[in-house]
Amino acid sequence: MKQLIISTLLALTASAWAQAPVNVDVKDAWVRATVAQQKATGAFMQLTAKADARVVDVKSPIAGVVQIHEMAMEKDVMRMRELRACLPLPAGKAVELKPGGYHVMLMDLKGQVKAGDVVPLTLVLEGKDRKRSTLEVKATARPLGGAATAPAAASAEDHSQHKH
Ligand SMILES: [Cu+2]
Repeated sequence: MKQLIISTLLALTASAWAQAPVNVDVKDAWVRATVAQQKATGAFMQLTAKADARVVDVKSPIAGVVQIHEMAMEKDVMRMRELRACLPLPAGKAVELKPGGYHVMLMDLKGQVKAGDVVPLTLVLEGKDRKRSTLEVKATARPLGGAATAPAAASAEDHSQHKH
């Protein structure tokens, strides 16, 4: 009996470690609303990690495919492409995912994203010790052309023209 209790305790401790959260603050999470039939959109937020960490994956129930994208110059044209490595989150430094920069690309959308919808995102984070944990983020959909926060950048990135 004692044996059983001890092994149960060990199992509990082990799972607690495995889920030790990577401490990351999320601010201003939002998704750009879509028009009917639109198959892709972007999600944006500001991430600040307490200790060095990285985003290794993002998931969302509203999209069949989720990728982390970056904007990059290709032959004098700004294009977006999938980030091959993980997105690094240096300790204490706010990393911005915003139109015209890093963003979470939601593709193969299962339906229209309307302004005001709350879109769940799951970030898979990895700490320096390589342990992974997940962070649930609720991103609010902002209207198309909701450029109030980033007027210049908003038009630079047209997700309807998204090509891979
Ligand atoms: Cu993209």
